[in-house]
Amino acid sequence: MAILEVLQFPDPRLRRVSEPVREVTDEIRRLAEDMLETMYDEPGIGLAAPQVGHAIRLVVVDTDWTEEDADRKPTVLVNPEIRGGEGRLVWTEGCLSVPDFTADVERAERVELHATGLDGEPIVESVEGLRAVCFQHELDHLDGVLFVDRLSLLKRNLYVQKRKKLHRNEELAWPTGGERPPAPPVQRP
Ligand code: GNR
Ligand code: NI
Repeated sequence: MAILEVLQFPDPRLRRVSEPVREVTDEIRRLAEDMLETMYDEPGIGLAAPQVGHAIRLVVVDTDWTEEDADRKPTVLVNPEIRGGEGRLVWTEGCLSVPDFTADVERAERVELHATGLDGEPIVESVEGLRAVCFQHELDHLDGVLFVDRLSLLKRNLYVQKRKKLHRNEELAWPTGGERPPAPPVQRP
């Protein structure tokens, strides 16, 4: 097990569209374990493979864990898809790849998630509230979309300027391709 580095905005690797997992290998299993360890360490309630530099459609979530180990109910999602989507809700979101920033994001209130588990078993979950928000947030990562892309240009630019200032102060280069708006958010059926 290992704790992985979580990439941060404006790293262009967060903007790639991830490839489907073709076969669950030992390497994928190890990556999922490391992603869970990283998520609990941060701490967070979800983590997508692109956030740790792997452009594959692999996500881990645990939306109701506490500091108690006994309460951990990790879910590993291979090639997840969202079907359906009903209602609207606004949730104050944060992201491990978007440090020091939270904002209200509008999403579907209820979604149906389809995926397979590490053993190839089908996973179907009808969820609402925070877990529905988390699934939508994580699936966005697989398409190179960050929650800041779902804000008004004004709010998004507020964050971009803040990051640029930080990069200037720390004399870090500002990479190209990290800030560019991705292809229009995927319209989900
Ligand atoms: O830990 C996380 N908390 C969170 C809170 C509200 C909405 C979404 C999230 S996901 C985030 C972890 C993360 O960045 N996953 O990609
Ligand atoms: Ni995130």
